[in-house]
Amino acid sequence: MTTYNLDEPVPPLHVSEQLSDDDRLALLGYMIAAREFDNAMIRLYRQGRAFGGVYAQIGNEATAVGASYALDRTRDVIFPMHRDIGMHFVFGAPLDQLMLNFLARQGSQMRGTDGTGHYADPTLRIYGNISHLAAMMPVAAGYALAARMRNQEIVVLTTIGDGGSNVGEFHEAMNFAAVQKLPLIVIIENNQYAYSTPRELEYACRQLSDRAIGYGCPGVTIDGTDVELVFDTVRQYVEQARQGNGPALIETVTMRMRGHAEHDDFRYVPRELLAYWDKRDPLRRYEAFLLERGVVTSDALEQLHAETARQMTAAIDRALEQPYPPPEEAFRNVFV
Ligand SMILES: Cc1ncc(C[n+]2csc(CCOP(=O)(O)OP(=O)(O)O)c2C)c(N)n1
Ligand SMILES: [Mg+2]
Repeated sequence: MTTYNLDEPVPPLHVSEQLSDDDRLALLGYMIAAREFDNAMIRLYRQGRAFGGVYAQIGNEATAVGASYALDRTRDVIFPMHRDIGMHFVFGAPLDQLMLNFLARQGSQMRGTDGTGHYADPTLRIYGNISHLAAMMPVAAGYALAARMRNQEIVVLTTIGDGGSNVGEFHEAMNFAAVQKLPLIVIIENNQYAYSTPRELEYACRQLSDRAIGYGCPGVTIDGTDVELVFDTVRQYVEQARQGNGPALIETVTMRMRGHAEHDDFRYVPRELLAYWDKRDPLRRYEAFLLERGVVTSDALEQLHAETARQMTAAIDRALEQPYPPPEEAFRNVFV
């Protein structure tokens, strides 16, 4: 069992030379949107108004936002996981559509048959996850192959959990992508747990990016709570992939700061571990960095949070006015 030194100093954040202060404000805005979306969904779950799993991504904002911001949103595509709501915002998913999906209402892409982010929106180049861990990885690799066959310079980014990375399809997709030199960026979001299983019971390698050696592609492990570090790292491999150099495996180390989903009180997680990672909260760390650099004022920051929370509430109110699907909807698209 790993022990944690609570007094270990939090390292300074990486400063990207590729980002302007406008970019920094955009990253901040997306991270705040992700955090406030989670806060809103947690509240709705407590009120009995959100159904199914509410998978908070608190702790993962820097990875989701930094990684997707490193793509070209006019041509690249994402296959995000269940803790990547920040990616949906970066790729332009309208808040009203997200709320309709997450609150299982008619008029959503999932037509009210789902209460989480299993939708896809090809117009926005978002191909959401299905429930089965790693099942989308071969699909993501296939997308990259199809794009190359059509001479489109598209890079595909997909994410997988520390737990999901042990499923067979992960290996099949990585191997195929490496052999074919496909433009596929794979991020393993290592948030220390797969449901109640801690990472030391999930895998025996030193770090998950070491698996890249076996595939014959680059692999790197980085701090997943440092948004500009995530951005620079992903950007570098996106450029390489676009030049035909094949896939990359990036492990972003973070912490799942809530239970697996909101029904889970995560009492199996040592409190010291949460305290250790709380000091590394990606949003608070980035806010402190931006305040220190004078990119944002504390007043502006407060306003940004309040305005984002207000938009969430308004979108929720609009979504709650929409009906649930009629019962027949359950049988649509069921062929046998
Ligand atoms: C193939 C498969 N096995 C088991 C499950 C049940 N399941 C859903 S999420 C989850 C844990 C996932 O952990 P991880 O991949 O680390 O992602 P995290 O939730 O920590 O972000 C499990 C076991 C599933 N959906 N698919
Ligand atoms: Mg995990």
